[in-house]
Amino acid sequence: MAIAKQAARQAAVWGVAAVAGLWTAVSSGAVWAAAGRPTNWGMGLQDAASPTAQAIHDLHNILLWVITLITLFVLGLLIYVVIRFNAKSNPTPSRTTHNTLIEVLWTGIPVLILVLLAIPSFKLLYFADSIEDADLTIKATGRQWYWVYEIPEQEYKGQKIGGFEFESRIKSPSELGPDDIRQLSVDVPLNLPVSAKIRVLITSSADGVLHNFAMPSLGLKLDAVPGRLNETWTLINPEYQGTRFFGQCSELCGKDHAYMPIEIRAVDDEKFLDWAAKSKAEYAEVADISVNLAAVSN
Ligand SMILES: [Cu+2]
Repeated sequence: MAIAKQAARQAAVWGVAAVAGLWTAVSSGAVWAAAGRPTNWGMGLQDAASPTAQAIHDLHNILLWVITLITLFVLGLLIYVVIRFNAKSNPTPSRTTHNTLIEVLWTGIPVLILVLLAIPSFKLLYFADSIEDADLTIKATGRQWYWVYEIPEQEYKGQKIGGFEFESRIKSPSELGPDDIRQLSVDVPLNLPVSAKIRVLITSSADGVLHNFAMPSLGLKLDAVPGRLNETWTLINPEYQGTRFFGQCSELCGKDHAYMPIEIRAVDDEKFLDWAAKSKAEYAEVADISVNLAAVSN
């Protein structure tokens, strides 16, 4: 009996140690996470590289505390009931069926918790919703099954840029370079400048299906809906210059849902303007050819 008790005590100590270890790992979040990409055995969220992503992490951390406290409270009640009211320790049970005070409390307190949680939640939704004074506007269109990016004609840092669009498709395993990630690297990544407020417009081709443009490290996740232009924004923190961000379509959209990743490269203004000029030269030409071909076939 003494041995069994000792074993039980030891198991309890190990259990507490394991939970504490897991808690440390989860709460510190970034232990195995990285910026812009998943990692092997990764745990927690990817690094927050934009103000929205940081706000999402903050809300997540608050919710983690709340849900942990609620779960421990319910667990404590269950253990109390099991010990105090089992058939042995409570042979003649009370026949009470109602207690108004307790019933009001167990309805009112959860409602109050939900209302309190709604405040930071709605604040975050409106924060991520749109931006008025954007420095740059880009548009992502989901197609079956790849993304098309458009940089509309606009002025950025005193220079006229844009007026082109291009397709961005997954790299096949044979095309992967040493720095690429299988299933996540694309042939033509979208380049975006750091420290700029970027308006992101998201839609799906008119004859298409629902997609979802998701880039965890930048706090972007929004449905791409045919016939509807959704809007959100991001700002890549300057310390992430040079980072390659990876995301995926996050709406079950059809047979190649798993093969339409998103790759964004964070660059400085100079590199971005250079990329925009080169891309315009390259893709504007392609667009002209397709127009001519259409005219010929008619
Ligand atoms: Cu999709």
